[in-house]
Parts: sequence; C-alpha cells; structure tokens
Amino acid sequence: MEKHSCVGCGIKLQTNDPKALGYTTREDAQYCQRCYRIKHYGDFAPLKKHSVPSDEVFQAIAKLEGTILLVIDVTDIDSGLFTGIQRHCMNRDFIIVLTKFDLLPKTVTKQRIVGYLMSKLRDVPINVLGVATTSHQAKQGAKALVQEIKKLKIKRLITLGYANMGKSTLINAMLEKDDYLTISPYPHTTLEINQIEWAQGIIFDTPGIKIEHSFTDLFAFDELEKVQIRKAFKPKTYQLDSAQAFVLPNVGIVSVKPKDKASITLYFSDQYSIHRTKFDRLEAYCMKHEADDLYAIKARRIIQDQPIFDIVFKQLGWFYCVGEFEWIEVKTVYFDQVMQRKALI
Ligand SMILES: Nc1nc2c(ncn2[C@@H]2O[C@H](COP(=O)(O)OP(=O)(O)OP(=O)(O)O)[C@@H](O)[C@H]2O)c(=O)[nH]1
Ligand SMILES: [Mg+2]
Repeated sequence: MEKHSCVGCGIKLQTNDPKALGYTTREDAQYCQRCYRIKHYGDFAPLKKHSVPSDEVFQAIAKLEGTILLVIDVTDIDSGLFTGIQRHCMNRDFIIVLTKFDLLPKTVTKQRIVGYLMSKLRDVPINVLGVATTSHQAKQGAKALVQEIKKLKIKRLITLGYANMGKSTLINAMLEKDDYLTISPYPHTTLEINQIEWAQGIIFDTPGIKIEHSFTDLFAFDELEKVQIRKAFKPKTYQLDSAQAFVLPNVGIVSVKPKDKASITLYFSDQYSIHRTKFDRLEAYCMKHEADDLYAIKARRIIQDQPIFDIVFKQLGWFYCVGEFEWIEVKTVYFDQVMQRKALI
C-alpha cells in the first residue's frame, strides 16, 4: 500500500526508522512524530537537523500547475523578491502576500509598504495579479485574500518563499484551521510539497527556500530567538554628534561620522544586543568583547544617496538614518546581504 504523507509537513510517513524523517508509530497516523512534538510540546529541537535543498523545491514546483502565492515577511521585504524568481517560475501569475504586518509600528500604512514593493517590482518582470497584507498569524487579511482568489477564479495555488516567512501559517488562516499545517518559529518546518484540498480547489504548501549567506546562519540554533524579529519592533534612537560605531555581534560593524547632527534608529530584535561605542574606542571595544575578527574585516564605504535612508542587514533589521554623514563604513561577513534603501517607514 502506498504510504500517505504527513498532513503537517508533507513528508512521506514511515513506521520503520525512528531516527529518519516521517517516522510515526501508528500506520494510520496523520502527522509524523516531528510534527506531533512541535505541535503538542513546542519541541523545536528536531528542526535543528534538517534543511531542504532549494533546487529540489524549485524542480518540484516546476512540475506543478498553478498561480504562485509568493509569501514575503514584511520585516525582511528585501529578501523576498529573490534573484532568479522569474527564471524559476516562468510564465506564471503571482499573488504576493506580505505577512507579519503586526510587527511594524502601527503608524506604518499598507500603502507605503506596498508602494515600496511596487518600486522593487519594476526591476522584476513577473506578472503580479495582486498584493495582499496579513497580520497576527495571518488572521487579519486572509479573508480578503480568499475573496480576491475567488474573484480571480484561481483554482490552484502554490506557495513560494524563503523559509520561515509564514507560508504554512497563511494557508492555515485561509482554511480557518489554526492547527492544520505545522508551523514553527524556526526555518525548514515544511519538508515536502504538501497538497491541500480546500473549497476553492487545491493549494500546494512548499518547503521554504534557503537564503544563501543568511545572517541568521551566523548564530547557533539556540541564539536564533534573540535575533529573529518575533515581536513588534521597539526602535531605539541615537542622536549622533561625533563619529560612532555600532557593533552587531557575529555580523558586522557600522561606523558613521555625521557632518553636523544626525540620528540613527535601530530596527532590530530588541534582544539582539547591538552595542554603540565612540569610533575612536572601537578597536579597544572589539578586542575586549571578542569581536576582533569583525574589526579585522576591511571596511567598505556606503555613499549616502538620499537624506533619509535605511542601511539594511537583510534577515535581521535595519538602521534608519537621518541627517548628513561625512562617511559611513560597513564591515561585515556577508556584504551581499547589506543594502541601502530609501527609508521604508
Ligand atoms: N507576528 C507574526 N508572526 C507570524 C505571522 N505569520 C507567521 N508568523 C510566524 O512566523 C513563523 C514562521 O511561520 P511558518 O508558517 O512556519 O513559516 P513557513 O514559511 O511555512 O516556514 P517553512 O515551512 O520553514 O518554510 C511562525 O513562528 C509564525 O508564528 C504574522 O502574521 N505575524
Ligand atoms: Mg511551512
């Protein structure tokens, strides 16, 4: 008899090897043991062990027919529209969903964020049928999205997005079944393409794509909860009247010299202890706090091209900068994950 798949993560169920994925003790189980442990005991330890190769995900998606539901965590919007997206999803229609809107300050409007996304889409030639936003485990926004899908008469949907952006949570909200697919705060929860029948047709949940050179890879599994944005931002502002440096443990250093007065606001997880020091004390600080490897990295200058701008460390957060700067220098292990943008909020 063909073995069925785990409802929560899509893996083929098996009863032979307790150490392998898909294990369950009961032939008729709906969920694998890994999903059971995540759902019932909040035991995330099994998530340490596996990631899913992105190539396999793209190959599997290529074989499916359907509109792509591209899921982007709004706190990491610049990672979401990844390079090669049109190559991997040729001739497809897209609906884009910006998740986790509740993590942004309440003053930020949907219009502003969608406007930013649209400006990025100018360089990405994909056919976008619509953009939706969702909040609070996708419960706010999912109904309107479902209505839109009905209106567009879409019968087959395929989620796509980086790991942990909220794809499975979104489907649960669309189905109005909180506990159906397995979700977790750690990446690579969904393991295989998971076919779900629903009133409108079929949705395929898919494993998250792995970000190459993600800053989060620089942290041990147990440290992730400190650096991931899991709670609404509590931005911290610093007034600057001399050269200062901000040390991001494991990740890099941003040093700035304001021309006159300037300020920098940090939009990062408030449990990630970014340290500010005077620039002339930076070396001593790094030596004392075991950040000498970061200090040793060759600095790259960022040329300020607008009066109010963000220096983004993708996956982690950003520096909101106001004022004129004589110079801005960044040292980091993954320079390709750092960018400057017009202030997002
Ligand atoms: N604050 C907030 N958190 C959310 C929202 N949607 C999802 N999350 C959280 O984001 C984390 C990841 O959610 P998942 O649905 O497992 O993400 P995924 O994209 O399916 O992840 P993979 O299966 O690993 O690719 C979970 O901790 C969710 O609770 C939201 O609207 N607001
Ligand atoms: Mg998932």
